[in-house]
Amino acid sequence: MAVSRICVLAIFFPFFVLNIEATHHVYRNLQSVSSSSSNQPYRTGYHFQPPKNWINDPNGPMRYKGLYHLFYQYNPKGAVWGNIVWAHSVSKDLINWSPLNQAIFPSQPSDINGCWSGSATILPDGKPAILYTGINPNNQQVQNLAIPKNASDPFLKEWVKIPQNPVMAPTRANGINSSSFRDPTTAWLGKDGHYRVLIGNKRDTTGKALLYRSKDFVHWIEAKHPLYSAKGTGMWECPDFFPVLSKSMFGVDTSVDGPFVRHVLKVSLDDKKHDYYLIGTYDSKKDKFIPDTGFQNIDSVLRYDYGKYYASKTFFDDVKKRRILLGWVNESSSVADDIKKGWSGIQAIPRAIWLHKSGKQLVQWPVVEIEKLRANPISWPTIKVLKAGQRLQVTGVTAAQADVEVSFEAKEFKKAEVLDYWMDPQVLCSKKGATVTGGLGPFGLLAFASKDLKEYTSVFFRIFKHQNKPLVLFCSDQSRSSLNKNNDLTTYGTFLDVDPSHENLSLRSLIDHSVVESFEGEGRAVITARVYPTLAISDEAQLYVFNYADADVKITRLNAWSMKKARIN
Ligand code: DQQ
Repeated sequence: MAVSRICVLAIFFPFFVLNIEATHHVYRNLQSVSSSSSNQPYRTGYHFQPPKNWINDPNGPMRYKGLYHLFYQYNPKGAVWGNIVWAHSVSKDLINWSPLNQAIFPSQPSDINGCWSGSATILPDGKPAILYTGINPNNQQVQNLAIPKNASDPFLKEWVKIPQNPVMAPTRANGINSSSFRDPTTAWLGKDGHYRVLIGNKRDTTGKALLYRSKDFVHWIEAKHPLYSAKGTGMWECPDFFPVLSKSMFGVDTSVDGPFVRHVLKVSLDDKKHDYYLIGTYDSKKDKFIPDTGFQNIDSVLRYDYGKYYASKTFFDDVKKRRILLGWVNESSSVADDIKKGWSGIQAIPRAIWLHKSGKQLVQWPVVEIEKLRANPISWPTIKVLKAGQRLQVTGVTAAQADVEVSFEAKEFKKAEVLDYWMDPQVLCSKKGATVTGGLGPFGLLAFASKDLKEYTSVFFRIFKHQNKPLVLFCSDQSRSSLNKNNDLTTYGTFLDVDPSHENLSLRSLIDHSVVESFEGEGRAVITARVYPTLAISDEAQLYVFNYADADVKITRLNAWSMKKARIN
């Protein structure tokens, strides 16, 4: 009955959406539809994506026997979410990737309706183990364990699911809601020799990171208390919990603890579709996380990325001693357009991540390996004054596939507009887009600009005076990015913890056909945008620096590169 009702709806409303509780949109009638469009202006040149179909969360990233492994949520049959398996690619440098066969796919009752997100843990014997969420025949979320069939194979091609699965499950006794119990983290080992792992959960509207402990990685017992929980935050998807060093950029293994260690808890809030993180202290005796500031005011909780970026996960690269962050960047195009292009979703460029010297926030920076793709460098030699209202074209690079670094000196604070009261930075950015002249801003980059400037994606700064101090706003304005108005054209924004009287405002944008990843303040804030220009595509795209403020600003540095294509899948 329910199925036939869905079919009838599907005939009249071809993109009929069925929302199963708390996760992706479910377009039942489109889950197995493939397309073979040859016109592909939006495929990326150096961002990770498979040749076709839907992808979402990165899963189980790790470095093993000299190879980086990326598993990811994948629909082998179509360009919308569904039929979910773990696809698998490997890389020597986090940039060029080779595909392998699917690693984990429905094969036992505990995952027969889907293999959802999870994480890898390198056990003390050096072998990896994967915990992931399976959907059982009753559509309940349970946690399963998979181990490599042959741990001496650096490609880790085949995975064996242990017969004891599921290793964690909702029961009447534990009262866990079976549709809100998913996404195990990488485990860490306590001094008592017991592993700990977190599972994302909610009860009513309280988001929780449930804590489980195990001596052998097979038998898991739920702790009395979650590691942390917060009222009103809804379902916590893809939690991540890891240590960072207080005065160093080096990463450490997930089990490291001690006097110079702080801990980070990241959760992907299903209600907001953003990744939020808290910095705090892990009390290993009580197995509790005490954040410096909690979720009381969600608007002031830090985010990895203030644009399109979700379900991220970190891992420790033990050879290069760094922690790497991977994240899913969804499309901003309509479902109809995704079906036409035959694919949906990319992975962001892997980012190194560490604690800022202030201890108040994290810093993210594209992994250094990406610089191998840089070609045809251009550099503006001297400090250039960018007059009020001026726009200069950056020539000599392939503007649709580029890496650009620019820094501005903006010191005429007398001219900065006064912001009397705090406003949501995203709202402020949409009110004051790139075309709205201000005292000290907007100045920044126009990416994917068409010759007639009918299309462009602007990323820019605007400085306000707030409580007699400079306040820097950073915006990524998509409102003019495409003549195709079916796209999500949301403008993104954030305030930056940078004092422009003491440091220049730096911006680095990774531009790649339909994505602009912008790192501001040397990585203290990041905004990722998905855009689909209709005119400014491939060789037609242009790049500019602009200053539409009333005051002049100085460009103190501009370096740009064309980016070579990465070998991906
Ligand atoms: N995606 C997975 C879930 C996770 C969600 C399903 C987050 O495990 O909670 O594809 O995007």
